[in-house]
Amino acid sequence: MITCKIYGEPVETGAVVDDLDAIAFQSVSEAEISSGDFAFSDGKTVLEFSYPLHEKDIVYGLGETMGGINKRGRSYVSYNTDDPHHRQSMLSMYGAHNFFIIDGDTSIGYFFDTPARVVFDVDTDNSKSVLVTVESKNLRLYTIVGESAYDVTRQFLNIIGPSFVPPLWAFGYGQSRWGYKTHKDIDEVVTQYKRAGIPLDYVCLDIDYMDRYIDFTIDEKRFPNLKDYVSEKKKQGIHLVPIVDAGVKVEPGNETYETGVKNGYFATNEEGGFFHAAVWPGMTHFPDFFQKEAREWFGNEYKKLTDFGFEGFWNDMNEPSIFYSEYSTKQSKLDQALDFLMPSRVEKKEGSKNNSYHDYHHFYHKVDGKKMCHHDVHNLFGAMMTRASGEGLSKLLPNRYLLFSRSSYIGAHRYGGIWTGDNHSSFEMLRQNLIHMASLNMCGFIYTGADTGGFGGNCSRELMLRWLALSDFTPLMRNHSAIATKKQECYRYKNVDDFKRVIALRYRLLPYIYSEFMKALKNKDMYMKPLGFVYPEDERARKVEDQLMVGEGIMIAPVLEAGEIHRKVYLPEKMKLVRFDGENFFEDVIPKGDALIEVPLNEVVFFIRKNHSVVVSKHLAMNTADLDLSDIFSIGYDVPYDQYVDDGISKLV
Ligand code: MIG
Repeated sequence: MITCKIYGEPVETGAVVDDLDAIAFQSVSEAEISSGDFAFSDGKTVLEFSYPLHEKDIVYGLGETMGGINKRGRSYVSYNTDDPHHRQSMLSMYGAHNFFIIDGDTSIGYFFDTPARVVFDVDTDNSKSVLVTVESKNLRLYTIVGESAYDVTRQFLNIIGPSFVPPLWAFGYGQSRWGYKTHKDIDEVVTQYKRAGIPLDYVCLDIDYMDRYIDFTIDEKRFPNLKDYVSEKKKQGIHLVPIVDAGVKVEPGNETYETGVKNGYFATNEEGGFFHAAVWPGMTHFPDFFQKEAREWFGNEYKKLTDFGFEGFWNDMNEPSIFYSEYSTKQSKLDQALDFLMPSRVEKKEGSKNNSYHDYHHFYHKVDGKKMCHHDVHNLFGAMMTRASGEGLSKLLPNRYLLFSRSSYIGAHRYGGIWTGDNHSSFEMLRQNLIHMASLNMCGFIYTGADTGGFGGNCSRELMLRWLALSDFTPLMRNHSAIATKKQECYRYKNVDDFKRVIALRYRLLPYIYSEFMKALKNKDMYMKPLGFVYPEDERARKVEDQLMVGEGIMIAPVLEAGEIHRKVYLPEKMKLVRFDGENFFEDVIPKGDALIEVPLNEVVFFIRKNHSVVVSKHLAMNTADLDLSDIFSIGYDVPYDQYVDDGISKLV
């Protein structure tokens, strides 16, 4: 059962679009607000809500936030932030996913649908309550009552609509790095992977491919004859995936800039001129994605890239990230540079982020014809960029596109996936990747993944192998790293066959992974789930924070600690443990309960649930273009597997 209370005049966020008949809408009058169980004081323009928690309640959700699968015991702030120093104490990441579930004897979900800043105090200091403060008086508050956390989530996924449909090649392994400067760098990556016998489906182009970081341009010296190059790579089964940043360089002669200025498609400042903010290209204007016409225009700008043959893109810096603006000083940029070089500085102070609260109060959008301060719609900016790109790409391309964004809001999953931004090479971040997969799936983002191996810092051989073992199961499986870190392409490490074996498992499992993903998409379901969603009666399963269910039939329990070759695993029921030696699969039945499993560094083990089977490829494909989804056999229990198959590229009708 879903109800929606409407406070004030909320902005249309586009989060809830499906099955509106299933929702009981009701407007809340000002009188009710001040007399209800929530406080509303006009001076502060905040709405406050409080929900009691019982001892055994788990709080699930909140998408891309730090903390555990169970969100209890700390606070979170929805205020999209580019802060590359991911750490447990951080309150905000790149996305705003204001959906959580209190799950115990009863299961109730709440979705705070507002682009404003929202603070969630989830039992911090053992207060036995969830306190939500919305910094606005306009809000749609959805309440979903269900039989279980999973049931509540299913109802929520039903109203926010299904994910965008990625092509099959987007489920292959991708290599990326900030700093691939020329076509030769790309060729080197492709050749070395091939030489190592490791499958590869795409290589990402970071800002280095552009002419002076100007969106929709190419540095033709570094990438001559790009159209031929893109098509030559495609013939080798490799897609190239360029980045697009949110800021458009202010420069006469930059066509995107000129058209945007002429038509008033950029965000404005207090005086009504265009807002200036410095990002990678120097001074930029931000497209005003809140205007329909601006979205259509920006979406169509991707034609400048699709004309080269590109079919996949990643959208960056769309919180939006601002180095400094006409309202803040250049000092902040220097400050950030120092933070990057000396991470220890960051722990000591607040405000090390690539965005400033201050700047966000100084620029404006046209939202439904009304001038609104960026701050009040901040959390929707990246989602609106994703929407612009997704709508543009679906018109420009006859087939499916790949798109993943850094910033997001609930609902953006209908246009593209997300990646979880600038993590770093540590086991802590690997664990966070697993946690994010669970909570992002609850918020509709099923096409997602982290920078495998970590973006910042240097990735050890051990960490890369362990990380790949998790990424084997995440829809977006991309090795990405920052410029100036140690290079982390798999072929650079010792005993490259170990990497081949780990990535080979992904490709052998693709018929299952793709089928389970597409079934989740079509049924508006999750692709990865916490154990408590599948075994709600099992109190031990509900507490598991380091294992996940993948599709219907698989449970994973990756090694998340350095120096470990064993994993303590909790099995809520009897399962088959599967090992893979690079060629063949071996199975062992493990009884319900605790198990200590040996997991050598070059192995990925996983579990198949009782009475479930999994389909695997008979042969190892070097990329998805060579993969026959029907050339399969079954492993696990002797029951039929209901496989979803399509051509992997045509749009769904
Ligand atoms: O300020 O384009 O999260 O993946 O490599 C850094 C360079 C800008 C941030 C992205 C990262 C990308 C990097 N970008």
